[in-house]
Amino acid sequence: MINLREIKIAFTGLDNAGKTSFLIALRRKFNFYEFVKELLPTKLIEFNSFNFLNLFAINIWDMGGQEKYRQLYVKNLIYFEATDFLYYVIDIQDEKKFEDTLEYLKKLLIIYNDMGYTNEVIVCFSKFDPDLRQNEEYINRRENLKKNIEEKNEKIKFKFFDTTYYDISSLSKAISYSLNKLINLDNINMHINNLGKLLESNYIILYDDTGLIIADYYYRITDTREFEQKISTKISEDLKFFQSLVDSKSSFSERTSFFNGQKEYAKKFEIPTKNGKTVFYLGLTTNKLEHFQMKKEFDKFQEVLERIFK
Ligand SMILES: Nc1nc2c(ncn2[C@@H]2O[C@H](COP(=O)(O)OP(=O)(O)O)[C@@H](O)[C@H]2O)c(=O)[nH]1
Ligand SMILES: [Mg+2]
Repeated sequence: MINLREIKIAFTGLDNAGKTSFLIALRRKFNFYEFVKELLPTKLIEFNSFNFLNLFAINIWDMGGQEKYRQLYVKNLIYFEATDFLYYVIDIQDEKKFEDTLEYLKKLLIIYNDMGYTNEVIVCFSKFDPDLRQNEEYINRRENLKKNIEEKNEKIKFKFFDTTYYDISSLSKAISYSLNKLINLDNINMHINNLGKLLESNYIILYDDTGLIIADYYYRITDTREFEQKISTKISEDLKFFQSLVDSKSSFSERTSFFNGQKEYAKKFEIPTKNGKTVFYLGLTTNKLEHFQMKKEFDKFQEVLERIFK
């Protein structure tokens, strides 16, 4: 067994912001909703650890957000030490707490700045549920918060995401963003791009075995609203399918279906490695090739994955 590189992600924010649900939903992906409804407040800190690509051990520190714990953290900096990525979760539905949450964020940023943290701070506007996405009041809330955060912390770089546990792809995107900084994915992205053009795909997405997005290609989708409408549901469907393969221990590794005149593929890839095997899933649409030609492309893709991840 080779050693995995340990990565620490600190998941912070006020209590009730949606941190624990975010992490549970991300881990379970499928049928998770019943499970998160009855959450108890997180006591101090909970750890979530998972293996990423057989290369990294990702440790997510879910830092309970109640007042008493927040005071404890800011007095004991050990909790924050050696953080690779700082996430800050803000409940977009709870306007009454905006002032408090901005204040706690400010405290954290001072601490992190003093500790020499230089990565981006990833801010998630949580509970941005699908029915609120087009809602002007919520869009304004978000824009005001963004402006406020950026203006008051000019030295720090931020990345913002709208997230909701009703759309797992929104969670996956927010976490993938930082994990993708750990490895150089230029090669795989280049290959996915070429494949996208060759297959005239609307989208191609490569996931790891926990449903995180490793690389993606979208045809002419530039604004986020279009992304939400066209792609999020596809991603969620892909993830559910892959989860069902895992749950049923199915020996199927591929699915083909038709949608709006395009062929859709979902396929599992296994790459043998020193640690056993690394699993990837690919989801794509095409209006191009015959099945035997697709198979040829998939074989080539398997080789590309082996070259990069073996
Ligand atoms: N509508 C909605 N509710 C959410 C969402 N995420 C979490 N919640 C609810 O918010 C409450 C607090 O969530 P929890 O994960 O315990 O927050 P934490 O204290 O930050 O860990 C729970 O009742 C969740 O069901 C979301 O995306 N949308
Ligand atoms: Mg919690």
